[in-house]
Amino acid sequence: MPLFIVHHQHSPGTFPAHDPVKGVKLLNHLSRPSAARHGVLIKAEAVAQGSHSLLLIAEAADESILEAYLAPLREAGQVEVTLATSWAAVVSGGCDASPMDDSTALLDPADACQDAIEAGLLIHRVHPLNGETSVPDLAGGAVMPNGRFYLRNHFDIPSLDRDAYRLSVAGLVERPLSLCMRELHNLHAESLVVTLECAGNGRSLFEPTVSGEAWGLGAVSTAEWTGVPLMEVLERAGLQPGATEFTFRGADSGLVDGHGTPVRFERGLSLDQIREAGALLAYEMNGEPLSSPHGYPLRLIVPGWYAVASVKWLTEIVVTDQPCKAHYQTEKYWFHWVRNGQDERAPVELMNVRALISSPDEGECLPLGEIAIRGVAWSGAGCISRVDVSLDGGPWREARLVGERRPSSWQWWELITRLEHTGPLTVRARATDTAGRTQPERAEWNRLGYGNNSIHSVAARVI
Ligand SMILES: Nc1nc2c(c(=O)[nH]1)N[C@H]1C(S)=C(S)[C@@H](COP(=O)(O)O)O[C@H]1N2
Ligand SMILES: [Mo]
Repeated sequence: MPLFIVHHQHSPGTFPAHDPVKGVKLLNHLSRPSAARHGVLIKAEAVAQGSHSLLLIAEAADESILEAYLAPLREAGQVEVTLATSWAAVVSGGCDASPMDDSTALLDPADACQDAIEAGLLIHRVHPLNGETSVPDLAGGAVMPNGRFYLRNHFDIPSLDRDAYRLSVAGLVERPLSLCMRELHNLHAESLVVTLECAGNGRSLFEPTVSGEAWGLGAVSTAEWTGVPLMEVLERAGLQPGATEFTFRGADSGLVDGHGTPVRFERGLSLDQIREAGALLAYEMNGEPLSSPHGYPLRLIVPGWYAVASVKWLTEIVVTDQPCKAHYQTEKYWFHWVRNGQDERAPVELMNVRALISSPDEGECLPLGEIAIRGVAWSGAGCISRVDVSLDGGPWREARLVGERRPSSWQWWELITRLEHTGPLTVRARATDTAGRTQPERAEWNRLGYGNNSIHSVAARVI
């Protein structure tokens, strides 16, 4: 069959972040099984980072079959189709090769994406795989089903072999360790319900627009994580005098702007931060082994912190007396505010306090009479002490907090009320935490778009 190269490009405003539902439909359409049903065999695909373009290499019996399949892409932007038969050998060789410089095996991005679509995630990007939970889906059980837990990856997903896996603990320690999963399972285990929120959650709602992954509001989820308290492993290794700083290194790496060679995903914490947060080396998520996209076989969980601290595919802990200077520590994940014409900076650490309304959904039609307004609320600096709800700009009314109160885990809340008039309805919710922090009307704009905890407002309609 002839081989074609398809180049699709859309304007930054159209797809998919600004209309996640349409985006997900399109990605579904582009998945390999769906293409096969249209008589198109996708050999490779790539999403060019930052340029809003997609490349496909596909086989089809003739161009009209391919064209019929590409119709939804034409609606979303430009499509260019080139017959590739003459350079087929070069093309397939290049695309089948591992994009990495070293021997880390990778999860097939198409399979990982397909799984995420099937679980109902709204996919932002395939390479690397990034997807968020839809806001109405945040409601449900006490934790998020694993498949529907948002995914944030900076690079391709490593596919690590459990038998070959070792966690190394080295540097300023008395006894360097190289622990296999069996040894980790034999250590004292603990389970913690912890909410992870991406620091970029809500970035797409900042004005003016900031660059970076254009998250809506669903880059947050909660799971019960099981594993070994990090301090336990550090005590086993024995800290030498002066050992106060720790670098956590993931198995993933890739190219980033301003670096000529691939960088690893690495983050740092101080000894005090590890102790205060109660960091965990987790191997289970909601009672199941971690899945590859969530960090199999071992990840760090840092309760209360924006999730960037919770390093996935953790393979190395380096103990030093110097703060970590890695790319994702010093060049990203800083608030850069412009205040009175002056630049101010602060590292992204504990999660801001925030409530989201999961019901009603944006644009939902509600019947007159009694309704329940529901949602979740969380904070990195303590428990949620109250959530207030306002309808149509009216007075704030205290919602009921539902379920157990746990630090570092979101809290369910609900307000039962009556809708007396038909027409548009605006619902707003505002959380306050036990540290006394509450949410601003509009979160302060910052250059990289982190920590957006503006009060959530949902526009519904009463009929
Ligand atoms: N090794 C590694 N760890 C990582 C990341 C990553 O790209 N690589 N992303 C971080 C960020 S920014 C977030 S928000 C969370 C996302 O975790 P999840 O994909 O399990 O939801 O993982 C963090 N840990
Ligand atoms: Mo993140």
